[in-house]
Amino acid sequence: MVSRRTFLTSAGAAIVGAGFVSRAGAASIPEAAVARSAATQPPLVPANGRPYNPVVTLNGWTAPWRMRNGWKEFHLVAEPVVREIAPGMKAHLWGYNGSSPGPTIECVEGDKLRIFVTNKLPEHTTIHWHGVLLPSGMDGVGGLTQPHIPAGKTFVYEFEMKKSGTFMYHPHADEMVQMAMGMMGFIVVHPKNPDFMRVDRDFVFLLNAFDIDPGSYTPKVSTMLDFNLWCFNSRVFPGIDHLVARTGDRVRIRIGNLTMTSHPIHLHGHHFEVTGTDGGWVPKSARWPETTIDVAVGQMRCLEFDAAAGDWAFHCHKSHHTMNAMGHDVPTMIGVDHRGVAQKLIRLVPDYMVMGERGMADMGEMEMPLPENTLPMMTGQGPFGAVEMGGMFTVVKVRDGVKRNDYRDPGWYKHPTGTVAREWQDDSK
Ligand SMILES: [Cu+2]
Repeated sequence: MVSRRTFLTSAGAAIVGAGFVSRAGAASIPEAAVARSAATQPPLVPANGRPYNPVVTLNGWTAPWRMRNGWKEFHLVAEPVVREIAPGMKAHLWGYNGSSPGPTIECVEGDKLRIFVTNKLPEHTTIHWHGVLLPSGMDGVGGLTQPHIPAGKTFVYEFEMKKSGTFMYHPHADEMVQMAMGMMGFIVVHPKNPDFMRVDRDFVFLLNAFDIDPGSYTPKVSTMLDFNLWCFNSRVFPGIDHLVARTGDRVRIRIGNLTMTSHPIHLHGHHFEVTGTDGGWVPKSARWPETTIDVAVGQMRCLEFDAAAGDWAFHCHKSHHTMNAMGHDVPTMIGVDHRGVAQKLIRLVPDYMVMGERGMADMGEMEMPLPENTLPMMTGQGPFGAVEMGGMFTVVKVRDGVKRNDYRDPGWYKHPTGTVAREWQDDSK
């Protein structure tokens, strides 16, 4: 039964909403959508403007827009956000519209973009549109091409997207701090002809990194290289979603690097081609087959492959980038003889545990008590046991019969009989 009280409440809520929209309309600024979940959102099918095949932002989302007199209008709000890095750990970051990274901006070659940027940070900022060809005064370099956007103010950027391709956005103001805090996002400009370079699945994510001490929430902003959380879109394994595809799908993955070091990104089970950089599409005659592509600082690399059935590891090949915060600064104990030492130490440190003298695999298997708000160095369970990974690691899951536009986790791969490595049984004895 709808009581008078609930009726009034819901009617009141509707009026508040309408009031907000008309106030925003009067100010000519579109409402800023906000996302607080770190789950991968389904592709945003364009409701207006030119048609295109939308991308899927891994553990992210695409910003909605409005069309107004031939302009595609977006509204980004630079603000403090809370981001779950993986279940068990949250970080206090800066981002856009409730998330770090900010939402992906998707548009089409030839679109005229008007992007409102509201600054809700405690200091000034700007946005640089990394790789986009635009008038110099729209390039977003604070002090050089524009005044900084003061705290509390809104600026507007206007430019036409002349080329299709994959670009990034990030501040060019107090850059070390603002990028160390997580301010960045992706820009995908789709080709005017939706059949040009068409693929079945198109994933995007950024490589980013944070230095957050166990037990704390805010990144250390003056860290230059020694970060302890190596992320795909501000997530670490096992918090990174899987990339799901159907057997035989043409899959594209666009990877941008806004960390302070390079990442050799490796895909198991496939030979891929690099089909795009920040500078545009790579012509067919210039592509070469690869299994690992080094994505240098400030670069975007776009790779494509025909998906083969299985569960395929997909990760950075620097091994300290596939471990989490607790794994850094661990002493080497391999070959150290602990006999006699442990008993003496236990008298001083009752919780002391001998570990590492036969390698560190034990640490992936036992889930030890951790300090508050951090993640184990090596973790994650697969169908055969501990995966012993962290950081920049996830799984490309390819299955027969996955429906178009279905990105749900299909579970672990069911290997055909006789195709799994097994213990050798010597039948000749
Ligand atoms: Cu790496």
